[in-house]
Amino acid sequence: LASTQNQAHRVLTRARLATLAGGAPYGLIEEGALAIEGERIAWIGEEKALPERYLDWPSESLEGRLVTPALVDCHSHIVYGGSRDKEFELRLEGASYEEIARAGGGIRSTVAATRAASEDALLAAALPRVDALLAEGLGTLEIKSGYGLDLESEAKMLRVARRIGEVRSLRVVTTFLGAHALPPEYEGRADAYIDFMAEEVLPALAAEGLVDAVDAFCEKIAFSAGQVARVFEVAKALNLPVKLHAEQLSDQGGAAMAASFGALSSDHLEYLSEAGVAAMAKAGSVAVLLPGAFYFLRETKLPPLAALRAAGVPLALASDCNPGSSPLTSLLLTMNMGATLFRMTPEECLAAVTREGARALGLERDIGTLEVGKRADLAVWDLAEPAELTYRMGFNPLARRIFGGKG
Ligand code: DI6
Ligand code: FE
Repeated sequence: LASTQNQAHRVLTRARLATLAGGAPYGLIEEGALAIEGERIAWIGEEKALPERYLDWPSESLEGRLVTPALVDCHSHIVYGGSRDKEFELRLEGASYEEIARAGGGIRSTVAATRAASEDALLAAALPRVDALLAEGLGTLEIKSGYGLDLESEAKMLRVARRIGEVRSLRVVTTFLGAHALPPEYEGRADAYIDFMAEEVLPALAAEGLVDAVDAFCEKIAFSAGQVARVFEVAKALNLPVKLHAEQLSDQGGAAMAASFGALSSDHLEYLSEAGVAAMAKAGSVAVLLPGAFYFLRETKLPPLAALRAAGVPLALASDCNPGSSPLTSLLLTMNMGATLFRMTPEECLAAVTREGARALGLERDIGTLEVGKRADLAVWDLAEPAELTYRMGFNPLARRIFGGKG
C-alpha cells in the first residue's frame, strides 16, 4: 500500500467507495476508482469509466478495500487537565452528575486542574487521546475551550487546540465555550460572569484568531437561555457561528433559542421538546447526538430520534470526549453506541461521523463525502461492508488514513 503515498497526483483503483453522496445506500460504488490531485478529489466513479487522462497517472490497487470519507468528530473537549476517575467512582456509588456539580466537583474540578497546567502539559496530555481518534481514521476534530473560564486560561486551551492541528496531520476547528460553568470567583454573580465572557473574553480571543465558533452549556447547573443569548449576540456581531449544549439534563428551550441564532447544531438533546425539534428543522441546525455521555451517565431518557427524523433534522454523532461525562476516544465505538443505544441505522451512523459531522461544523462544502472537488481526506478500511464499521465493538480495521491527499 505504500507505493504511491507521496505522489502529488495518483489514482486509487479496486476500491469499494462509500461516498455518502447519495444514490445507492452509503452512496456505494462497488468497483470504484478515485483520482487525487494535490489535496483534492479530481475524479471518482466506477473504475471502468475512468477517463483516459488518468490512465497514465501513478496508480495503486486497494484490493477491494472499503474507502470512506475521513471521520469527523464535531464535538470534543479533548484539551483538559487532570482526571475525574474519583468522581466516576462516586457516581458508581450512587451520586449523580448534577449532585457532584452542585457540590463544587464536576466541571469545576477540571477547571482547577486546567488552570494549573502549562500549555505544554495540556498538549502532552491531549495528544494520546487525539492519536487514538486518528488511529481510527479521523480527519477533522472540533475542540472546545471551557475549562479555563478566565481570559488567560481560555486562551491557553485554544492555543493548545491550534497546536494539535500543527503537530498532527488533521484539521482542528476551535470552539469558544466560555459559558460552560460558573467559576468559583464568580459564585452568585452569573450575570456578571456572562457579561465578562461576552464583552471582554470572546472579543479578545476572536481578535487573536483563536475562535472558529461559539458554544455554551444551557442547563440548570450552568446558564439560562437568556444568559446564553447574550453571548450569542456578541458571536453574531463578530460573525462567528454558534452551537449549543442543549437539553442534556432538562428542557431549557435551549435548542430553539440557538435555532433563532441560526445555530450550526444543538448537541445532546435527550430532553428536547417537539417545539425544539421544529425550531431546529426550520433553522437547519444539525442534531449532534452524544451516546458516550448518554452511556457514561447511565441516562435513560432517549433523544427524540423519531421526531428528529420525521422533521428532517440531520443527525450527527460525536465523541464529546471530556473527563466528566464521556472519556471516549473512539468514533467507531460511538457509531456502535449510536446504533445500539439510539437505534440509528449503520448507514445513519456512518453519515453521522462524516457528512453530518461536517455539516455541524459548517464544512459540508469541503469535507464529509467523497465527491469531486472535496478534500482527499480518506479512511481506507480492511473491510468490504460499510455496516461492519458500526457493527463491531472494540475492533479497529483501519488500513490507512489519507489526509489532504497525503498518506
Ligand atoms: N456537557 C458535557 O457533556 C460536557 N460539558 C457539557 O456541558 C461535560 C463536561 C464535564 O463534565 O467536564
Ligand atoms: Fe460536550
